[in-house]
Amino acid sequence: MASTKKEMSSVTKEKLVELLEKMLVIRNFEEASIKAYQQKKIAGFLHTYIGQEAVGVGTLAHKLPQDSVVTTYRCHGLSLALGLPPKSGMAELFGKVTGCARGKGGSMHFFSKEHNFLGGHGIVGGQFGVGIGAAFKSNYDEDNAVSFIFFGDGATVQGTLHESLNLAALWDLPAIFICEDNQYGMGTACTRAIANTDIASKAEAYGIKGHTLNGMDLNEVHERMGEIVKEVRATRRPVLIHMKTYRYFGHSVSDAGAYRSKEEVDSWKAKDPIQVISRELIDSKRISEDDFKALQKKIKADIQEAVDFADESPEPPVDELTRHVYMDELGND
Ligand SMILES: Cc1ncc(C[n+]2csc(CCOP(=O)(O)OP(=O)(O)O)c2C)c(N)n1
Ligand SMILES: [Mg+2]
Repeated sequence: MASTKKEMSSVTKEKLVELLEKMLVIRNFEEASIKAYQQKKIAGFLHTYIGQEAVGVGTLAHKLPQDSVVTTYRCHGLSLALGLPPKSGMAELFGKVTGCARGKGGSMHFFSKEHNFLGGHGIVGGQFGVGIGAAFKSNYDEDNAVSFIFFGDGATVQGTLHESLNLAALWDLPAIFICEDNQYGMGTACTRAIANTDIASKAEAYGIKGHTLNGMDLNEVHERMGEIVKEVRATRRPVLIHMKTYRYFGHSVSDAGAYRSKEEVDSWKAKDPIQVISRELIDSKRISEDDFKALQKKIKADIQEAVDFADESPEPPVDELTRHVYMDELGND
Protein backbone atom coordinates (compact mmCIF):
# COMPACT_ATOMS: atom_id res chain seq x y z
CA MET A 1 0.00 0.00 0.00
CA ALA A 2 2.91 2.33 0.80
CA SER A 3 4.37 2.00 -2.69
CA THR A 4 0.90 2.58 -4.20
CA LYS A 5 0.53 5.87 -2.35
CA LYS A 6 4.01 6.92 -3.37
CA GLU A 7 3.30 6.07 -7.00
CA MET A 8 -0.06 7.80 -6.96
CA SER A 9 1.73 11.01 -6.14
CA SER A 10 4.56 10.62 -8.64
CA VAL A 11 2.59 9.53 -11.71
CA THR A 12 0.29 12.01 -13.38
CA LYS A 13 -3.38 11.25 -13.74
CA GLU A 14 -2.99 11.29 -17.52
CA LYS A 15 -0.23 8.67 -17.39
CA LEU A 16 -2.20 6.42 -15.04
CA VAL A 17 -5.31 6.65 -17.23
CA GLU A 18 -3.16 5.87 -20.29
CA LEU A 19 -1.80 2.74 -18.59
CA LEU A 20 -5.28 1.71 -17.42
CA GLU A 21 -6.56 2.17 -20.97
CA LYS A 22 -3.83 -0.11 -22.33
CA MET A 23 -4.70 -2.81 -19.79
CA LEU A 24 -8.37 -2.52 -20.73
CA VAL A 25 -7.55 -2.81 -24.43
CA ILE A 26 -5.62 -6.02 -23.76
CA ARG A 27 -8.34 -7.49 -21.50
CA ASN A 28 -11.11 -6.71 -24.02
CA PHE A 29 -9.05 -7.89 -26.97
CA GLU A 30 -8.35 -11.21 -25.27
CA GLU A 31 -11.98 -11.70 -24.23
CA ALA A 32 -13.07 -11.05 -27.81
CA SER A 33 -10.44 -13.45 -29.12
CA ILE A 34 -11.76 -16.26 -26.87
CA LYS A 35 -15.26 -15.65 -28.21
CA ALA A 36 -14.05 -15.63 -31.83
CA TYR A 37 -12.13 -18.84 -31.18
CA GLN A 38 -15.27 -20.52 -29.87
CA GLN A 39 -17.05 -19.32 -33.02
CA LYS A 40 -14.29 -21.09 -35.00
CA LYS A 41 -13.10 -17.83 -36.56
CA ILE A 42 -9.62 -18.45 -35.18
CA ALA A 43 -7.72 -21.67 -35.78
CA GLY A 44 -4.71 -23.24 -34.08
CA PHE A 45 -3.58 -22.25 -30.59
CA LEU A 46 -4.64 -19.21 -28.56
CA HIS A 47 -2.86 -18.25 -25.33
CA THR A 48 -4.35 -15.24 -23.58
CA TYR A 49 -2.61 -12.64 -21.41
CA ILE A 50 -5.60 -12.05 -19.11
CA GLY A 51 -4.34 -11.47 -15.55
CA GLN A 52 -0.80 -10.52 -16.63
CA GLU A 53 -1.60 -7.08 -18.11
CA ALA A 54 0.21 -5.03 -15.45
CA VAL A 55 3.54 -6.70 -16.27
CA GLY A 56 3.55 -5.81 -19.96
CA VAL A 57 1.92 -2.39 -19.64
CA GLY A 58 3.97 -1.23 -16.64
CA THR A 59 7.24 -2.41 -18.19
CA LEU A 60 6.82 -1.32 -21.78
CA ALA A 61 5.77 2.18 -20.74
CA HIS A 62 9.56 2.70 -20.51
CA LYS A 63 10.39 1.45 -24.00
CA LEU A 64 12.06 3.92 -26.34
CA PRO A 65 11.63 3.60 -30.13
CA GLN A 66 15.08 2.03 -30.62
CA ASP A 67 14.51 -0.64 -27.93
CA SER A 68 13.42 -4.12 -28.97
CA VAL A 69 11.02 -6.60 -27.43
CA VAL A 70 10.78 -10.34 -27.74
CA THR A 71 8.53 -12.88 -26.02
CA THR A 72 6.76 -16.24 -26.12
CA TYR A 73 3.64 -17.43 -27.93
CA ARG A 74 1.64 -15.51 -25.23
CA CYS A 75 2.30 -12.41 -27.27
CA HIS A 76 -0.92 -10.47 -27.94
CA GLY A 77 -0.81 -8.42 -24.75
CA LEU A 78 2.74 -7.16 -25.17
CA SER A 79 2.10 -6.23 -28.82
CA LEU A 80 -0.94 -4.18 -27.82
CA ALA A 81 0.99 -2.60 -24.93
CA LEU A 82 3.53 -1.46 -27.54
CA GLY A 83 0.78 0.22 -29.52
CA LEU A 84 -0.02 -2.39 -32.15
CA PRO A 85 -3.51 -1.46 -33.42
CA PRO A 86 -6.12 -4.03 -32.25
CA LYS A 87 -7.29 -4.36 -35.87
CA SER A 88 -3.85 -5.54 -36.93
CA GLY A 89 -3.70 -8.01 -34.03
CA MET A 90 -7.21 -9.38 -34.47
CA ALA A 91 -6.73 -9.81 -38.23
CA GLU A 92 -3.57 -11.79 -37.48
CA LEU A 93 -5.55 -14.11 -35.19
CA PHE A 94 -8.11 -14.57 -37.99
CA GLY A 95 -5.29 -15.44 -40.44
CA LYS A 96 -6.06 -12.43 -42.63
CA VAL A 97 -3.67 -10.52 -44.88
CA THR A 98 -4.29 -7.29 -42.95
CA GLY A 99 -2.74 -8.85 -39.83
CA CYS A 100 0.62 -7.77 -38.34
CA ALA A 101 2.33 -10.83 -39.88
CA ARG A 102 0.10 -10.77 -42.98
CA GLY A 103 -1.95 -13.61 -41.55
CA LYS A 104 0.93 -16.07 -41.69
CA GLY A 105 1.95 -15.96 -38.05
CA GLY A 106 -1.31 -16.39 -36.19
CA SER A 107 -1.71 -16.15 -32.43
CA MET A 108 1.78 -17.32 -31.49
CA HIS A 109 3.79 -15.27 -33.98
CA PHE A 110 2.82 -11.62 -33.85
CA PHE A 111 5.54 -9.39 -35.29
CA SER A 112 5.90 -5.64 -35.74
CA LYS A 113 8.89 -4.03 -37.37
CA GLU A 114 7.45 -0.61 -36.55
CA HIS A 115 7.54 -1.35 -32.81
CA ASN A 116 10.75 -3.41 -32.90
CA PHE A 117 8.66 -6.31 -31.69
CA LEU A 118 10.76 -9.26 -32.77
CA GLY A 119 8.17 -11.86 -32.30
CA GLY A 120 6.17 -14.25 -30.36
CA HIS A 121 8.11 -17.51 -30.29
CA GLY A 122 6.61 -20.99 -30.00
CA ILE A 123 9.64 -22.84 -28.68
CA VAL A 124 10.01 -22.42 -24.92
CA GLY A 125 13.31 -20.53 -24.58
CA GLY A 126 13.55 -19.89 -28.34
CA GLN A 127 13.43 -16.13 -27.93
CA PHE A 128 16.55 -15.68 -25.78
CA GLY A 129 19.06 -15.80 -28.64
CA VAL A 130 17.07 -13.22 -30.61
CA GLY A 131 16.79 -11.00 -27.53
CA ILE A 132 20.47 -10.96 -26.68
CA GLY A 133 21.26 -10.58 -30.39
CA ALA A 134 19.24 -7.36 -30.36
CA ALA A 135 21.14 -6.20 -27.24
CA PHE A 136 24.46 -6.99 -28.98
CA LYS A 137 23.33 -5.00 -32.03
CA SER A 138 22.60 -2.01 -29.82
CA ASN A 139 26.13 -1.99 -28.39
CA TYR A 140 27.51 -2.40 -31.92
CA ASP A 141 25.37 0.45 -33.30
CA GLU A 142 25.85 2.56 -30.14
CA ASP A 143 22.20 3.59 -30.23
CA ASN A 144 21.70 3.32 -26.44
CA ALA A 145 18.87 0.82 -26.83
CA VAL A 146 17.91 -1.94 -24.40
CA SER A 147 16.40 -5.31 -25.23
CA PHE A 148 13.32 -6.50 -23.34
CA ILE A 149 13.24 -10.30 -23.19
CA PHE A 150 10.01 -11.73 -21.74
CA PHE A 151 9.62 -15.42 -20.88
CA GLY A 152 7.59 -17.74 -18.66
CA ASP A 153 8.51 -19.54 -15.45
CA GLY A 154 8.71 -22.76 -17.50
CA ALA A 155 11.64 -21.34 -19.49
CA THR A 156 13.75 -20.76 -16.36
CA VAL A 157 14.81 -24.41 -16.47
CA GLN A 158 15.78 -24.28 -20.15
CA GLY A 159 19.49 -24.21 -20.94
CA THR A 160 19.06 -21.36 -23.43
CA LEU A 161 18.19 -18.96 -20.60
CA HIS A 162 21.39 -19.75 -18.76
CA GLU A 163 23.55 -19.63 -21.89
CA SER A 164 22.02 -16.25 -22.72
CA LEU A 165 22.45 -14.86 -19.18
CA ASN A 166 26.07 -15.97 -19.30
CA LEU A 167 26.80 -14.27 -22.63
CA ALA A 168 24.87 -11.14 -21.70
CA ALA A 169 26.85 -10.79 -18.46
CA LEU A 170 30.16 -11.63 -20.13
CA TRP A 171 29.69 -9.17 -22.98
CA ASP A 172 27.90 -6.37 -21.07
CA LEU A 173 24.72 -6.63 -23.11
CA PRO A 174 21.82 -4.29 -22.20
CA ALA A 175 19.33 -7.15 -21.92
CA ILE A 176 16.40 -7.03 -19.50
CA PHE A 177 15.32 -10.61 -18.78
CA ILE A 178 11.74 -10.55 -17.49
CA CYS A 179 10.29 -13.78 -16.14
CA GLU A 180 6.50 -13.65 -16.14
CA ASP A 181 5.96 -16.22 -13.42
CA ASN A 182 2.27 -17.03 -13.80
CA GLN A 183 2.74 -20.02 -11.47
CA TYR A 184 2.27 -22.70 -14.15
CA GLY A 185 3.94 -24.14 -17.23
CA MET A 186 0.94 -25.66 -19.01
CA GLY A 187 -0.69 -27.83 -16.29
CA THR A 188 2.41 -28.11 -14.09
CA ALA A 189 2.78 -25.87 -11.04
CA CYS A 190 6.21 -24.21 -11.04
CA THR A 191 6.84 -25.64 -7.56
CA ARG A 192 6.75 -29.11 -9.12
CA ALA A 193 9.11 -28.27 -11.98
CA ILE A 194 11.66 -25.74 -10.69
CA ALA A 195 14.14 -26.67 -7.96
CA ASN A 196 14.70 -23.06 -6.89
CA THR A 197 11.59 -20.94 -7.44
CA ASP A 198 13.37 -17.76 -6.28
CA ILE A 199 14.04 -16.79 -9.89
CA ALA A 200 15.80 -13.49 -9.13
CA SER A 201 18.40 -15.34 -7.02
CA LYS A 202 19.70 -17.01 -10.20
CA ALA A 203 21.14 -13.66 -11.27
CA GLU A 204 23.88 -13.98 -8.68
CA ALA A 205 25.36 -16.96 -10.55
CA TYR A 206 26.13 -14.59 -13.44
CA GLY A 207 27.29 -11.61 -11.38
CA ILE A 208 24.29 -9.48 -12.34
CA LYS A 209 21.41 -7.93 -10.43
CA GLY A 210 18.10 -9.72 -9.83
CA HIS A 211 14.83 -8.19 -8.65
CA THR A 212 11.47 -9.63 -7.56
CA LEU A 213 8.39 -7.54 -8.34
CA ASN A 214 4.68 -7.90 -7.69
CA GLY A 215 3.44 -8.31 -11.25
CA MET A 216 -0.18 -7.69 -10.20
CA ASP A 217 0.65 -4.19 -9.01
CA LEU A 218 0.81 -1.75 -11.92
CA ASN A 219 2.22 1.05 -9.79
CA GLU A 220 5.05 -1.12 -8.50
CA VAL A 221 5.88 -2.54 -11.93
CA HIS A 222 5.80 0.88 -13.58
CA GLU A 223 7.88 2.60 -10.91
CA ARG A 224 10.51 -0.11 -10.38
CA MET A 225 10.90 -0.91 -14.07
CA GLY A 226 11.42 2.79 -14.75
CA GLU A 227 14.45 2.75 -12.42
CA ILE A 228 15.73 -0.59 -13.71
CA VAL A 229 15.45 0.29 -17.41
CA LYS A 230 17.26 3.57 -16.74
CA GLU A 231 20.07 1.73 -14.97
CA VAL A 232 20.48 -0.88 -17.72
CA ARG A 233 20.49 1.83 -20.37
CA ALA A 234 23.31 3.61 -18.55
CA THR A 235 25.42 0.67 -17.31
CA ARG A 236 24.84 -1.76 -20.24
CA ARG A 237 24.68 -4.55 -17.64
CA PRO A 238 21.95 -7.18 -18.01
CA VAL A 239 19.40 -7.74 -15.28
CA LEU A 240 17.00 -10.55 -14.29
CA ILE A 241 13.49 -9.67 -13.13
CA HIS A 242 11.06 -12.06 -11.45
CA MET A 243 7.47 -10.85 -11.94
CA LYS A 244 4.96 -12.70 -9.79
CA THR A 245 1.71 -12.87 -11.70
CA TYR A 246 -1.12 -15.21 -12.69
CA ARG A 247 -3.07 -16.22 -15.77
CA TYR A 248 -6.80 -16.32 -15.08
CA PHE A 249 -7.55 -18.74 -17.92
CA GLY A 250 -5.98 -22.06 -18.87
CA HIS A 251 -2.65 -22.38 -20.64
CA SER A 252 -4.50 -22.04 -23.96
CA VAL A 253 -8.21 -21.87 -24.77
CA SER A 254 -8.37 -25.66 -24.96
CA ASP A 255 -7.19 -26.04 -21.33
CA ALA A 256 -9.98 -26.11 -18.74
CA GLY A 257 -7.46 -25.65 -15.90
CA ALA A 258 -8.65 -28.62 -13.82
CA TYR A 259 -5.28 -28.74 -12.02
CA ARG A 260 -5.99 -25.69 -9.85
CA SER A 261 -8.77 -24.76 -7.43
CA LYS A 262 -11.38 -22.05 -7.84
CA GLU A 263 -10.21 -20.59 -4.50
CA GLU A 264 -6.68 -20.21 -5.87
CA VAL A 265 -7.87 -18.50 -9.05
CA ASP A 266 -10.20 -16.23 -7.07
CA SER A 267 -7.44 -15.22 -4.65
CA TRP A 268 -5.41 -13.86 -7.58
CA LYS A 269 -8.42 -12.25 -9.23
CA ALA A 270 -8.95 -10.33 -5.98
CA LYS A 271 -5.70 -8.49 -6.82
CA ASP A 272 -6.78 -7.73 -10.38
CA PRO A 273 -4.67 -4.79 -11.63
CA ILE A 274 -7.46 -3.28 -13.71
CA GLN A 275 -9.87 -3.24 -10.80
CA VAL A 276 -7.25 -1.94 -8.38
CA ILE A 277 -6.13 0.94 -10.61
CA SER A 278 -9.62 1.94 -11.70
CA ARG A 279 -10.76 1.92 -8.05
CA GLU A 280 -7.77 4.04 -7.01
CA LEU A 281 -8.44 6.56 -9.77
CA ILE A 282 -12.13 6.78 -8.89
CA ASP A 283 -11.64 6.90 -5.10
CA SER A 284 -9.05 9.66 -5.39
CA LYS A 285 -11.48 11.50 -7.69
CA ARG A 286 -8.94 11.54 -10.51
CA ILE A 287 -11.63 10.16 -12.79
CA SER A 288 -15.35 9.93 -12.27
CA GLU A 289 -17.36 6.69 -12.39
CA ASP A 290 -19.03 8.03 -15.53
CA ASP A 291 -15.72 8.76 -17.27
CA PHE A 292 -14.52 5.27 -16.42
CA LYS A 293 -17.69 3.72 -17.81
CA ALA A 294 -17.34 5.82 -20.97
CA LEU A 295 -13.74 4.62 -21.34
CA GLN A 296 -14.82 0.99 -20.99
CA LYS A 297 -17.57 1.52 -23.55
CA LYS A 298 -15.20 3.16 -26.04
CA ILE A 299 -12.67 0.34 -25.75
CA LYS A 300 -15.38 -2.32 -26.18
CA ALA A 301 -16.53 -0.56 -29.35
CA ASP A 302 -12.94 -0.31 -30.67
CA ILE A 303 -12.41 -4.02 -30.12
CA GLN A 304 -15.71 -4.88 -31.82
CA GLU A 305 -14.54 -2.76 -34.73
CA ALA A 306 -11.31 -4.78 -34.78
CA VAL A 307 -13.31 -8.05 -34.87
CA ASP A 308 -15.45 -6.76 -37.74
CA PHE A 309 -12.34 -5.58 -39.59
CA ALA A 310 -10.73 -9.01 -39.17
CA ASP A 311 -13.91 -10.75 -40.27
CA GLU A 312 -14.21 -8.67 -43.43
CA SER A 313 -10.50 -8.74 -44.38
CA PRO A 314 -9.29 -11.06 -47.17
CA GLU A 315 -7.08 -14.09 -46.64
CA PRO A 316 -3.47 -13.88 -47.86
CA PRO A 317 -3.26 -14.57 -51.60
CA VAL A 318 -1.71 -17.89 -52.63
CA ASP A 319 1.21 -16.15 -54.38
CA GLU A 320 2.34 -14.87 -50.94
CA LEU A 321 3.13 -18.41 -49.83
CA THR A 322 6.86 -18.17 -50.56
CA ARG A 323 7.23 -14.47 -49.64
CA HIS A 324 8.64 -13.32 -46.27
CA VAL A 325 10.72 -16.45 -45.95
CA TYR A 326 14.16 -15.08 -46.89
CA MET A 327 15.46 -11.61 -47.69
CA ASP A 328 17.74 -10.91 -50.63
CA GLU A 329 20.84 -8.73 -50.36
CA LEU A 330 18.75 -5.62 -51.11
CA GLY A 331 16.39 -6.35 -48.24
CA ASN A 332 13.53 -7.46 -50.48
CA ASP A 333 11.40 -10.23 -49.06
C1 LIG B 1 11.32 -26.52 -26.10
C2 LIG B 1 9.85 -26.72 -25.84
N1 LIG B 1 9.44 -27.68 -24.99
C3 LIG B 1 8.12 -27.86 -24.74
C4 LIG B 1 7.19 -27.10 -25.37
C5 LIG B 1 5.69 -27.28 -25.06
N2 LIG B 1 5.22 -26.18 -24.25
C6 LIG B 1 4.57 -25.16 -24.81
S1 LIG B 1 4.17 -23.99 -23.69
C7 LIG B 1 4.87 -24.85 -22.42
C8 LIG B 1 4.83 -24.30 -21.01
C9 LIG B 1 5.64 -23.09 -20.82
O1 LIG B 1 5.30 -22.44 -19.63
P1 LIG B 1 5.86 -21.05 -19.20
O2 LIG B 1 7.25 -20.89 -19.70
O3 LIG B 1 5.65 -20.92 -17.76
O4 LIG B 1 4.97 -19.99 -20.02
P2 LIG B 1 3.43 -19.66 -19.90
O5 LIG B 1 2.71 -20.49 -20.93
O6 LIG B 1 3.01 -19.98 -18.51
O7 LIG B 1 3.32 -18.22 -20.22
C10 LIG B 1 5.40 -26.04 -22.89
C11 LIG B 1 6.07 -27.03 -22.03
C12 LIG B 1 7.64 -26.11 -26.27
N3 LIG B 1 6.80 -25.30 -26.92
N4 LIG B 1 8.97 -25.93 -26.48
MG1 LIG C 1 4.10 -20.01 -16.76
